[in-house]
Amino acid sequence: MADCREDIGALLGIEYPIIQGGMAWIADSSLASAVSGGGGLGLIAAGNADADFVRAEIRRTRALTDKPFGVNVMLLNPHVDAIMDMLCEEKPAAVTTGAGNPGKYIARLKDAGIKVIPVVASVALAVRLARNGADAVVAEGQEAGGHIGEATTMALTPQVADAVDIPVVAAGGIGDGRGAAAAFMLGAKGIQVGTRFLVARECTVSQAYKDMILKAKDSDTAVTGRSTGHPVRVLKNRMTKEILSLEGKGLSPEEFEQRMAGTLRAAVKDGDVTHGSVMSGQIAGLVRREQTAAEIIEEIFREVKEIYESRAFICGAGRAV
Ligand code: TUI
Repeated sequence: MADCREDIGALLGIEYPIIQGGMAWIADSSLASAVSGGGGLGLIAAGNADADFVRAEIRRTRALTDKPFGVNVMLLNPHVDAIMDMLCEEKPAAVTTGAGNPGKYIARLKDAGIKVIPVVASVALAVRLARNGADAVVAEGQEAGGHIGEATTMALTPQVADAVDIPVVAAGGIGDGRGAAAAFMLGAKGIQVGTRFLVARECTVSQAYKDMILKAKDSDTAVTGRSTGHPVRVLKNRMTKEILSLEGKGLSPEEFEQRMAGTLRAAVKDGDVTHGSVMSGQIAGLVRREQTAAEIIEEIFREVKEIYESRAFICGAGRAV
């Protein structure tokens, strides 16, 4: 029997050790309830929304599923303090955080009975947050979509796993059972998947956004915002070409923010995938069809089981056994 502290399923009361990515503007009650209903941990993304909006989504999710679900709090959100207060009242099963250090909120969330799972992009922050009482961490590599760090999932996951004594969930570049099995081999106890859930039937993102993911190739993502210290992985389009060219010419962080304002919303809600930000991980090239969230989860873990049972591991002398 696995140690409870190491078992993401036991920690969160879920069937499969998979957490849905907290995709801003996208991860709503529809997707969160479908992922939780499928046996994973669905998440509502707070993005830049205010506390009332997130509270309403929590209540909608509760009406759609009796399974555990969580909320992702993007720490650059101007309403973050009010959102944390609201979460302590609403008590979702878990809170994940992104784009910052959630240290000062951990004790309060835990006192409310909420599992706290920060997303980190470095060993240093993982260690600090484990000491501050985090229940698990998501180690997110730069293959991920949206706001990213420097390290890759392959390099980050085992280093974080060695550095902390809480469970590690790997994220970034995981889109099927092979990626999941690889993450477990690297020491992860769970996986976080974002890009593949973008094309879930229950995902309410615009059809144009879904179509762009479905058509993407391995080389179709780019990283905007490196010059401003907020790198964000997106699918290449006319907007990214323009912005990367402007960044090369020394666009100021203020001009950058002004230029990017509203672009994620435009792609997600209005389907403007020419001028909008189509945030996506590098694994988009693997995502080829719409399925329900439950089908995606079942397929990933069926593939993991097949890989384990095939025992096709290299054990020396270049032989697969
Ligand atoms: O947060 C994410 N992904 C996101 S957030 C987002 S909304 C946004 N849009 C434009 C600009 C910025 C945000 C879209 N995608 N993933 C988790 C994540 N967190 N990745 C990297 C980090 C991170 C980076 C630096 C976490 C902490 C950190 O440093 C904190 C510190 O103080 O040391």
